[in-house]
Amino acid sequence: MANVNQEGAWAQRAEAEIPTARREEELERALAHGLPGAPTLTDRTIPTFARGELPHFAGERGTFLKCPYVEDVHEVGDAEVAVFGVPLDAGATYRPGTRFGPQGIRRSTNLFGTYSYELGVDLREQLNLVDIGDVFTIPGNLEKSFDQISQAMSHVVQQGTMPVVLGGDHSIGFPTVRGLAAHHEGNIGIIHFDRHVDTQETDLDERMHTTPWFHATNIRNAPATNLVQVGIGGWQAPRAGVKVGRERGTTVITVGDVERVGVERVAETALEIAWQGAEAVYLSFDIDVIDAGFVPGTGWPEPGGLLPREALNLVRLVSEPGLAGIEVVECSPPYDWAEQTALLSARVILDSLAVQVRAGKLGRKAAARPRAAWGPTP
Ligand SMILES: [Mn+2]
Repeated sequence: MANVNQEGAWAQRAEAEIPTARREEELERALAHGLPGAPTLTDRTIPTFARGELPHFAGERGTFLKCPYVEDVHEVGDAEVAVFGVPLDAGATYRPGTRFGPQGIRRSTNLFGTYSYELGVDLREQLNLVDIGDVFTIPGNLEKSFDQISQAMSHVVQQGTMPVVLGGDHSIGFPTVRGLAAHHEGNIGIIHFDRHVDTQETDLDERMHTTPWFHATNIRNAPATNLVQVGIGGWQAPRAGVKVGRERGTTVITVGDVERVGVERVAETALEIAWQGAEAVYLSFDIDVIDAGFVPGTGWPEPGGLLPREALNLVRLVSEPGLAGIEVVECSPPYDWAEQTALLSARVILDSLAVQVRAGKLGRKAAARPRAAWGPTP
């Protein structure tokens, strides 16, 4: 049948259209800075000291996808997308460890190249992506940490750069949206993937990771009617949060709904609700929306969640019209096995960015040049 490998065949052709300029620059720079390889090596692009993407297990740079690190955050406006970590677990009400989430997610990206076959995108060539390090959070003080996070988010958004946030527990959803919404006149829609609604006012007397959407939807231009929550369900649902969602008119889509109507229809509905009268949409992805069997490294694993394929398909579909920012939260490396939770966390970001590049929503600025090259720090 001609259509069986529609995507496979398209991607095979599409690869030929992607430039290779940044990779070539990287190889050249690697030889200049890392010395040419030993005479016995046949491949003359290999340096003595690892100074580029390869080998994936070497050249630890510590950034997301080994992308350029920008130390001076005043320069963040030169980039189109800026990744930053929010190492925080003060909002966790059961298993901690998400303060190591940013580290774990970054490290897991050493397993990935910059190119996705079926999406037909090479981020190194097509996106000006940088890593600006982590927010200085205050352990044991949620409110001061929230202020730090909002200020960080606000700075990146104000420079016209799209923020990608590596959590951190989900309490950060409130300060990230607060920082983002401050730079928009119109409304912000939120597409929220999670097993949990996270809409109660307080938990254990504080604004813990079960509460971000109560507080975020109190923000003038982040109304609850533009909040759509996908993947909800199971036995970890505080009824106080359900009541708030009902009263404020949030939209809840369960895993059963996804199963019944399929990912395309769910994505369509999510986009409709989030974008209704809104000028921008933010993606908040709690990794625990995926079935606990695939994400052991998280604060509140809940069996029966989305399959990774479903989750990634949904992320791709809702990313297509473009996003104002992305956060991936609740990855807790101390509870992870074989980096699988971190790998999935990274994939959510990579797939979302690639789809936005493919759709022409990102990739308008030239990809980063070798001054801050992809590869290990010289
Ligand atoms: Mn959750």
